[in-house]
Amino acid sequence: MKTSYVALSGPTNSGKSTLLNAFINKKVSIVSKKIQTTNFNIEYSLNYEDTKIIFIDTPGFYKDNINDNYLREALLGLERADIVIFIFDINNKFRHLDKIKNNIDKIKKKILVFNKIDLVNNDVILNKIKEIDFLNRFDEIFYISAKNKTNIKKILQFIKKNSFNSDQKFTKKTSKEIFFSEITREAILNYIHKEIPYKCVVKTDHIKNSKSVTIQQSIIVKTEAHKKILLGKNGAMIKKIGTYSRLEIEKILKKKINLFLKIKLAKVS
Ligand SMILES: Nc1nc2c(ncn2[C@@H]2O[C@H](COP(=O)(O)OP(=O)(O)OP(=O)(O)O)[C@@H](O)[C@H]2O)c(=O)[nH]1
Ligand SMILES: [Mg+2]
Repeated sequence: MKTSYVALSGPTNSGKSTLLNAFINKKVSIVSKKIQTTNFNIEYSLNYEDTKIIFIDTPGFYKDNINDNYLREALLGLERADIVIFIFDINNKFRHLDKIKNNIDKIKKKILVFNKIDLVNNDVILNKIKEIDFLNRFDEIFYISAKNKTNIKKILQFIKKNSFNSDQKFTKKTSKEIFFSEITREAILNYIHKEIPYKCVVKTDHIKNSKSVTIQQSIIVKTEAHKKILLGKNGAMIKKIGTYSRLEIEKILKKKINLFLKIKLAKVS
């Protein structure tokens, strides 16, 4: 079988995680309207015809990455890749390419993807691409909608054509515990504003499998004020977060689950 590591890279919010989910045809990476949603590399492999593709979804670039670790992690993802897909939102200015300029020339195969074409008409697309002076640095360009799964197959065909027989490649699989914590983090990103989602940590403490699945998670916060916001009036907010997360995990496991969320104040060391 042919194999390739394929990294998804680009500015924050451009749709990298949405595209990964579209390739895999199920949810494996969380998505939100907020910036800096993905904060560590997510690997997932897909057997596409005669090719094993290991996708690496990376944290997006941002003018001042909230955390330098995000940028470091994203660059590690690029290092592993045989092929890199750079994803830009066609509606935005094409910025932050400087963050990867030094790494880009080392990459064997580079694809440029303009995403969210469902939001613009063809004239806009044509005018937009005239602004771009880095098109010739890429091997292929695609215009897609990750959300509507438009032109996704074309990218898979390109990857297939550019993959070779090589040593076995392994996926660094995300554990169930971490993935379920991510789903709750997605709920927090959806419902809680400003910086709080970036300041709390979700941990899955326990998963018990019987007729139904019981999951216990902790949301660890830094201040009483954050705890109060996460709880909401009469616990309404934590309930909303819990319901969202439970329904998402039920969709993934195709099973009934019980989810218990606890908000904990981080111990100051
Ligand atoms: N209309 C439209 N929206 C999209 C499309 N792809 C992604 N989005 C939306 O764009 C937002 C960001 O998507 P993500 O997949 O989280 O973006 P990302 O590049 O992974 O972001 P980071 O993890 O922060 O780097 C979400 O609200 C998505 O629903 C698309 O093709 N069309
Ligand atoms: Mg992401």
